[in-house]
Amino acid sequence: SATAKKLLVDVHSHVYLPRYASLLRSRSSVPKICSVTTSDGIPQERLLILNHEPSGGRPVGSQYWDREEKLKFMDKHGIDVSIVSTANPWLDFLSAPDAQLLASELNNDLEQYCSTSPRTSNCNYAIKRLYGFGLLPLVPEITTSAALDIVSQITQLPHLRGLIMGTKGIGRGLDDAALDPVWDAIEKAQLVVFLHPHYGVNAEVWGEENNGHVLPLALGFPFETTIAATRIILSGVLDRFPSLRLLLAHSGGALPALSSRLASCIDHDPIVASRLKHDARYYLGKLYLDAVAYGPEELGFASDVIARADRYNPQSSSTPVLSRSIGSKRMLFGTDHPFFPPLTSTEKWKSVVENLEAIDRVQGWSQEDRDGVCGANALALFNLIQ
Ligand code: 5CU
Repeated sequence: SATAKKLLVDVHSHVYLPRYASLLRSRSSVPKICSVTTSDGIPQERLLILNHEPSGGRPVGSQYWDREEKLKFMDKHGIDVSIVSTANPWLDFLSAPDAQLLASELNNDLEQYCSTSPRTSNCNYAIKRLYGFGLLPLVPEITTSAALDIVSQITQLPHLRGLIMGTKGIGRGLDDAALDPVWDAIEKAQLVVFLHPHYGVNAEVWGEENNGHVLPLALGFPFETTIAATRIILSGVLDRFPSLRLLLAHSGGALPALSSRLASCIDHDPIVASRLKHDARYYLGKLYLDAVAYGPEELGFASDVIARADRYNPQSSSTPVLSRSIGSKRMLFGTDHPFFPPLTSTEKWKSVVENLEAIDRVQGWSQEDRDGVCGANALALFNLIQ
């Protein structure tokens, strides 16, 4: 499979499918898309999804919904395959019946979007250029059976290989025991859960200076993921569902840097100390991280922390091998397209080039490790080569 190993696969790539964009256009409150006329008299659509969007929202266009634009972006950056997911805030703002109906419709739409995409030419295998993460109707008041119906739908759509999930669950977060049947079904179906932030943290901590979206996106998003993943670990989800495959956005946020502190806090807490089967650091080795960290040092460090998990695995050999190579097997290239477009026109997007260069420059990763992070790990995780 030498040719297959060289494929570049983007696991963090978003879309607002036309049906979802129409819904956003029909809304008068955030999240919404509204139409404005610029000072030059040009009509423009604007996207408002986050708190404190610049007045009138951010310009939004066909790169958010048009499949041809996605493919052009992929061609420009040498990306062979993308695993596409609906962008935040998914279905979070809908009633349970609306969320269930739209989840089902959008999953079918995404299957169509992927299944009718061209075949990858750079490979001997019959791989399409687009695969997808489906959506679950995880909103308050959804019934377990409604959520399970959608897990089952996703499982039956051949180009959907996982699902994207925010951090709210059905209103009480992802450590809610009511989600156990959902985790169970996802684990049995071998779907990959892409855990992605939207809400950040309490905006009061950002102060009064106008820093645009820098603080919520650079810190708030990854801290939200850090908290959600930590709550999953603390609730024992990964003990009860040890084969669950969780892919954390933005390289797991701060979790790799804080996992030893987390382990120590658990050890010293009378309520939690005896709850988990393993040291907290063990669970880091069960996670997958996207490689959307923009720097080689951060990628190298995250891969060290993943590799170290073996030391806390009672099943492992008595002399655990600590190697960045082992950690790299759980890291996967991503772009965050169509977010983070360049501010001035450039041939390639800086956000993409930086992430590729970071993968290229991690000390201690072999060429095979880099090829793995760029594509081979994704081909295996999403079962793209059968
Ligand atoms: O720039 C942004 O707002 C975002 C967003 O909302 N979601 C995302 O995945 N990346 C960037």
